[in-house]
Amino acid sequence: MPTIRSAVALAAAVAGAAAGTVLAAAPASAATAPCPAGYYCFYQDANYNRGTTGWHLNYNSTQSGDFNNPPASSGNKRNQLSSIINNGNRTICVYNDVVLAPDKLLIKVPPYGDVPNLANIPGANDNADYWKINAC
Ligand SMILES: [Ca+2]
Ligand SMILES: [Ca+2]
Repeated sequence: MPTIRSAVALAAAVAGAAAGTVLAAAPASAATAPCPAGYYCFYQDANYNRGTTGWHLNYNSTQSGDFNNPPASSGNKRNQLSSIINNGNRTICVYNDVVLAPDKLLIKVPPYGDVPNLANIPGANDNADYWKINAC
């Protein structure tokens, strides 16, 4: 019995150490690896699609776009955006297209800013319809 217990404890300790390593490395890689330098990137799911197969969109020179048939992509991706990486020196302005009312600025992402989960911002998750650069 003591042998089994210590084996389990060792396994748990190894698993914990491995998980700790992954967590410690995540902030640096999350901000850069999935989104090339100078680009801004949109993700369907939280945490930049980590562990999911959601869509992502990477843009460099594109000044604006609609999530319905977005530039260099296709399909209606409105009301799906959940995380953003801005790996450039511009400001990303993301809007909700409101019918019969002024469109709402959902989030303004500053240069080199990351938004791991739009669900942390009331009304912002799965609501983005279009974006503009340096225009909010
Ligand atoms: Ca989403
Ligand atoms: Ca919307």
